[in-house]
Amino acid sequence: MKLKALIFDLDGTFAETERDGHRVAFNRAFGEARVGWHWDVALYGQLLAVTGGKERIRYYLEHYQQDFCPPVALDEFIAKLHQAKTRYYIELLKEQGIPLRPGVLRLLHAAREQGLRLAIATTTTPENVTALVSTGIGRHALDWFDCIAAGDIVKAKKPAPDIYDYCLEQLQLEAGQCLAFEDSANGVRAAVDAGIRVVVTVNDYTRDEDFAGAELVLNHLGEPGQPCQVLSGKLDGFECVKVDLLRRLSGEDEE
Ligand code: XBP
Ligand code: MG
Repeated sequence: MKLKALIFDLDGTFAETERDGHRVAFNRAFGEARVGWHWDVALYGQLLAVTGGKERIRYYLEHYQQDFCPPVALDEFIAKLHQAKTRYYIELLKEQGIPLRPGVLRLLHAAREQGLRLAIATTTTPENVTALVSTGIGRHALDWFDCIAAGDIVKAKKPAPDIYDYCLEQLQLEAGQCLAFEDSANGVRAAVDAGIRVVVTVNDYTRDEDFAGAELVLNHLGEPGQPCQVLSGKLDGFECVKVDLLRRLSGEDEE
């Protein structure tokens, strides 16, 4: 089957948004709400097992703050706290930005030049996608993506395959015509369970996770002069991830 589209996860894959972006924004929202909680770098690493900010707060309350009594109904409390977190996250992106990871912009340009379609499949809130793409590349780049699947648009977040299933439906493509890019085991599971082959670029939070089912696991996508390192799989002599390599990984030449 011919490769037609690349589907990118955002957090951790496009940019290292978790530690210095989302985590900081959660803590600012906690400060504003005067709840006295603080998610340090190590604790946040554990909480990342739960995808989605609202889901992560709920999990934290259930496991670390059992005695907490919300001033209003719990769902409403979490929703408000999360709205504040989104506001702080977007503010942070606008004020200081978070750079794209090596090779991301290069690969987006190359894919477009070679006629591949682009999409985003993420658990994060839609406004965060707009903010990261606008500040990291430019507002015009939002038009590069034929589908931006984000947040609560599906009921079950990653590791459920729903966000990828939704994306395939929107693109009107089959799983075998697409390749996904992820940074976490939860993301890999979601893509693999949707039948999509995956390339992983690890980060400090996800390096030791189990990426069973991924085609290739790398430290990053690489740039000319900044080759990527292979953690598992084969780069076939490429120094960085190029469209020709992706065509091979997608099994374009297979009978
Ligand atoms: C990313 C997430 C997100 C962000 C927070 O997972 O889990 O929840 O941490 O975003 P993935 P929101 O990269 O696998 O999509 O607070 O907007 O939910
Ligand atoms: Mg991710």
